[in-house]
Amino acid sequence: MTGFHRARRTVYAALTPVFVLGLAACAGFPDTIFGAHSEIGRTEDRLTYLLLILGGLVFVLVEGALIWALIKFRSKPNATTPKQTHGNTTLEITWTLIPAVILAVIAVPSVRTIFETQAAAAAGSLQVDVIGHQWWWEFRYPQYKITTANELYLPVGRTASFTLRTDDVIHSFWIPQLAGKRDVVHKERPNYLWFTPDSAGAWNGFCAEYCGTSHSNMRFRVFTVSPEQFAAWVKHQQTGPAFPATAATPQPDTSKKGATPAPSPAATATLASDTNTATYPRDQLPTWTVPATPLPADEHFDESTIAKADPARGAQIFKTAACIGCHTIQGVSPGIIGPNLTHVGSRTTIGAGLYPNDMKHLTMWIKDARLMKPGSIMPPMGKGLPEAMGAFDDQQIADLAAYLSSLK
Ligand code: HEC
Ligand SMILES: [Cu+2]
Repeated sequence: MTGFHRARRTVYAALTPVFVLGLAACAGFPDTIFGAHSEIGRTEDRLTYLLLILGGLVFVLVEGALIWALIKFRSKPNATTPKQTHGNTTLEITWTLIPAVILAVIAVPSVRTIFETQAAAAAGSLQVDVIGHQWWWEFRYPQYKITTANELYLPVGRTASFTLRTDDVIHSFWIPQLAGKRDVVHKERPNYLWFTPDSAGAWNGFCAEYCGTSHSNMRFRVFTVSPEQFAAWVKHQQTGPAFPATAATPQPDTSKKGATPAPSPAATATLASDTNTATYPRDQLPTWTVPATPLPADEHFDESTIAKADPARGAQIFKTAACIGCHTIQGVSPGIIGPNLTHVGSRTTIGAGLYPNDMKHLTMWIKDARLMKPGSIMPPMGKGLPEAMGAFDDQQIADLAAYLSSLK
């Protein structure tokens, strides 16, 4: 080994504990895995700490022995060739046995944790069906016949039991602050995950398995709320879209998806004003759950159209546009290729957690989703754009966005 290599090795050895300490210090950061807010998360944390400590111990002993040997047996002036040996049975048995014992010790808590996290969820759990799509998340609550996207509501203190399926390629469902990730591998071979959130808050979720161009843009939000808030959210989601003009339109047959009929305009009016109790209060969102994705430089939308935007006009445009083939709005359209938009106005983000859900971003999204999110399955809808599936001018797009925003 040359002097340079030796120096490099020492630097690496010195830096590793710094790195480990740095990881531990992350406990104060928003997307940390340390200090989880559920029983499963804490079980996993305990195993992580145990492995970290045991690994650290092995590291210190091995590196210590190495450094000791380096110093003690370094070449000295006038040194003669030391005694040469070949093979040492005792030593070889020892260094085979020690790792075997360490592995056996690690195996016990590891296997126990695997069994714990794989056990059936408690009776009375909240069932959530998760479907991964390139590059967004569909969430269904079969007990309540609710379908939504990219934002999960979970009541504190009740076990949430997830059935994870994918519509296309392999994804991985991960909410670092709540529990470890689990792969989402197949349509017919679901994976399962359960945990019981123990504190209220807003958390970031991610896809943790590379799944194509916009993998890093496949995020979601989780809101853990009180059982009362959850009940209010459920009640709100179970109603039809809040926009009154749609209540009178004929209903497509949505009985298979278990849709509830759209309520009367009077009912929706009350609901619209109730929205604040039914959704996570936007002014209380922790900063790290508010998207800060920079806009693409070549995005251009005439923002003066927003002031003149008319949701009623937007509702009419929506009904005759290609949107209906890909998006469900209960009582309006049956599409299932993209996220359910029945209550899209009540969500805090669009594009799977990529942008804040406001008129500025909504209009740009509808105009050119592929510019806003590379590879997006949603085609551009703006007039004259390459591969566009619509030919809407900026005013029509602003109308569409105003309509969607009204769907609280
Ligand atoms: C070919 C199918 C398709 C068509 C047509 C389409 N969309 Fe989409 N839309 C999608 C897909 C897929 C996504 C998810 C994209 C992503 O996040 O990667 C999406 C996402 C969205 C979102 C963001 C929703 C969220 O919660 O993140 C909005 C809003 C939206 N579409 C509105 C529209 C409107 C309005 C139209 C018609 C002018 C339309 N879409 C036409 C497929 C389509
Ligand atoms: Cu992914």
